[in-house]
Amino acid sequence: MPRKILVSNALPYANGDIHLGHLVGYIQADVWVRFQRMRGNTVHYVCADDTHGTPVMLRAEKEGLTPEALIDRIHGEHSRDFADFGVAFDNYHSTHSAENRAYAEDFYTRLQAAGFIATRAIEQFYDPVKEMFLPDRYIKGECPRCGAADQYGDNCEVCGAAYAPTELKNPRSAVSGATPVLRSSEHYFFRLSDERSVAFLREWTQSTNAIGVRRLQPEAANKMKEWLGEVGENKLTDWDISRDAPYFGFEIPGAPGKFFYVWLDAPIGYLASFKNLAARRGDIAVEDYTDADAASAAATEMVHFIGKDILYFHALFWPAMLKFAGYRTPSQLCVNGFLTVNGAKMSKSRGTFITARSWLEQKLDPQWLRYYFATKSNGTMEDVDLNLDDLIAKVNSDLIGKFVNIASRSAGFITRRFDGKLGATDKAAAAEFITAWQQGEIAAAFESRNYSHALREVMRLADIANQYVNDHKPWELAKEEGAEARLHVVCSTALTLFRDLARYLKPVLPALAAEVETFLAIPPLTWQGEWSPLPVGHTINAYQHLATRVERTQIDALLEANRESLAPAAAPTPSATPAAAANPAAAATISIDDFAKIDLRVARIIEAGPVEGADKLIRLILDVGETDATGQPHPRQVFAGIKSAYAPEHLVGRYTVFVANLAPRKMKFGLSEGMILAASDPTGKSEGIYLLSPDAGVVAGMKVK
Ligand code: B3M
Ligand code: ZN
Repeated sequence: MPRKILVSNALPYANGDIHLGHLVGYIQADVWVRFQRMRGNTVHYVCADDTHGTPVMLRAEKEGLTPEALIDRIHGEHSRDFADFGVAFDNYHSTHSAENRAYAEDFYTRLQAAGFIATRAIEQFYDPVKEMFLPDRYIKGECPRCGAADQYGDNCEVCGAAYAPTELKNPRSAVSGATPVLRSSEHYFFRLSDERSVAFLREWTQSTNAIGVRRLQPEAANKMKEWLGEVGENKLTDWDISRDAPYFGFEIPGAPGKFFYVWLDAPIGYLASFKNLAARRGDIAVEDYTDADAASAAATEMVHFIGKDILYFHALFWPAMLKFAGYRTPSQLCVNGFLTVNGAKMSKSRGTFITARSWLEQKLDPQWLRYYFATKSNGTMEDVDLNLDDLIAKVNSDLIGKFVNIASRSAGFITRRFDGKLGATDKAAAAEFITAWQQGEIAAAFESRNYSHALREVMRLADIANQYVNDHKPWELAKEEGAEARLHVVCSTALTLFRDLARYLKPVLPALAAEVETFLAIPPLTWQGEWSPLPVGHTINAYQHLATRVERTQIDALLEANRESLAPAAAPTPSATPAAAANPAAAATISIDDFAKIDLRVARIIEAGPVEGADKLIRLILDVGETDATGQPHPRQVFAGIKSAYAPEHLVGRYTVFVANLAPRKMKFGLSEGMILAASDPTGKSEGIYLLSPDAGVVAGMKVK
C-alpha cells in the first residue's frame, strides 16, 4: 500500500539568516521526501518560520520595525533560500498564524482538562529599565565558578559551568545594561513530571512505529534513557510554558498578560503549516494525519527532521503534549548532527559562517552542496564536516568525471550517426545494474537516510559504466569500418546505464535529473517496477552540457565574502612610539577599567612551526581553555615575532600569557586570533626576546589579572 507521510523540518527562528549549518537537516529531509515520492508514496512536506519570543521582539525593536513586519521580511528571505537550494516544501508557513493560535489554544485547553497544567510563582530577573523579565541569555555577569567576565545567565563559556542566573556575580541586563532585580511572577507549567507522562515517554522513546521502524535513532533512544533515569527515578521537571508581557507571541486563554513560551507553540507550527496547506489544497484530510485513533495513525506517518540540539523538545515535550492533548505522536524523529567546516565550528572570523544566500550569490551550484552533504549523511546524529577541498574533489570526480562523463562520451554518436534513435541495450553489460535494481540495496539506504552508503554504491555502478565505455571505445568504433551496429549498441547501453544513475541521483540532484529526463526525452524517473532498458528506436534530444566543475577560486571568493570584516587591529608593538621607545614608563597612563578590558589568559602552546615567507614569525596554535558548542577544544592561532629567540620545536608544551580579546587580524599567511606576551628592550641596549612564562601548576585558560 502506498504510504501517506507528513514530513517536517525544524522551524528556523525568524531572527537570522539561513546558513549552511541549517541546510544539513533540510537537505537530508528534502532528499528523503523526493525519494519517497519516487517510490509512489504520498508526502506532505511542511515547515514554517519560528516567529515568537524575546529575540525576535528585541530585534524588531532594534530595527525600528513591528515584530510582524520583521517576520514578514524574514519569511520571504527564508522561503527563497530554501527554494533556491531545492528544498521544496509544499508549504512554508509561520507560527504567527491563525492556524497556530487555534491549535495552541486547543492543546492548552485539552492539557488543562487532562490535569497537565499547573501554576506557581517563580522568581526571575526583571529589567527595571526595559520593564521586562529577562531570559537567561539576556543576563550577563561574572561566572560564579571561575569569575570570567561577561558570561551568559545560564552557562560559562570559559569554564563550562552551568548555573542559575541568580548565581551570576554582578549581573546586568544585556538589553539595557541595568542591574536586574529579582521579581516574583506566576508561571504556567506543563507537568512533564506527571507519572502518566513519565510512563508514556519511557515506553514511547524506545518504541517502534506502526510500520515497524524505531521512532528514535539508537543514540537518541539511549539519550532518553539517560534523561528519563531508571524506573522509579523521576528526573523530568515540569516545563515552564508561560512568559510575561511584554512578549511577542500568543496570549494564554484566561491569563491576561501571560503568553505561551515560544517553544510551546513552535512544534505546533508543524500542524499549523499542514492545516494551512490542506485548506489551500482541498484534497487532504488533516485528521487522518493528526488524530490519535490507531486506525488513521497506523495508516499515516508523521516524521520530523531536527538538529540534535533540539532533541529534548522533540523527544520529550512534544510527544507528551501530543499524547495528552489527544493527538497522534510522531512516527519518527530523524536527528542530524552539527555542521563543522574544515574540521572546526563555523566561524565568522575564518569566513566559514557561510549563509545560504552567499553560496548562491557566489554562483556556486546548490546541487554541489546537496551532493556533498548527502555523501556525508549516514542517518545518524554524527556531525557532518564540510571540507571545502573535499567538496571540490568529490563533485568534480563523482559528478563530472564519472556520472556526466558517461553521457558526454556516448550521446553525440547517437545524435550524429543514428539520428538520435537508440539501439538495443547489451543486457550482459547491464547485469550489475539489473542486479542492483532488483536487490534494492540503494533504495534501502535512501529509506534509512544512509545516503553516504547509497551514493558509494551509485558511484561503484558509475565506475562499471565508465569501464564499459573505456573497454568498447565508441570514439574508435566510430572510425572503424563495419562497426556501426556495435557502436549503436555500445552507446545505447551506456545511455541506459546513465539513465539508471540519474534515477538514483534524482532525490539528491533534482535539477540535474530533470535535465537528463529532457535530454533522454523520457517521462519523470520514478523508483518502482521492473528494470527495463531505454527502448530501441526511442529518440533522444541532443546532449546539452549538464554540469560544471567547481573551482578553488570560487570557494576562496565565498570564504572571503563571508569573512567578518576584521577590525584592522593596530597591534601595539614594543617600540610603538618614540616616547615609549625612549622611556617605557612614558606610555600613556590608563585606568584600572581600561586595563580590565584586556582579557589576559594562560595559554599552552600545542603547535609551533615556521611561517612561509615570514622569517621572523612562528605560527603557534594555543590551547586557551576554550571549547566549542560540542565541547571540543577550540584552539587559537597566533603569529609571534620571536623566531630570532626561539626554535619552534622548543616551544611546544610551554605555557605563556595570551591576549584573548584582541580583534582577529587577517594576515597574508592566515588569521591571527590574538597575541602572546614576551619581554624585550625597546631601546635595544639589552639583546633578546623573552617569552613570559607563568609558574608551574597553571592550567590553560586561567585568567591573568
Ligand atoms: N526554532 C530552534 C532552531 O531554529 C527552533 C526550532 C523549532 S522546531 C519546532 O533550531
Ligand atoms: Zn566560568
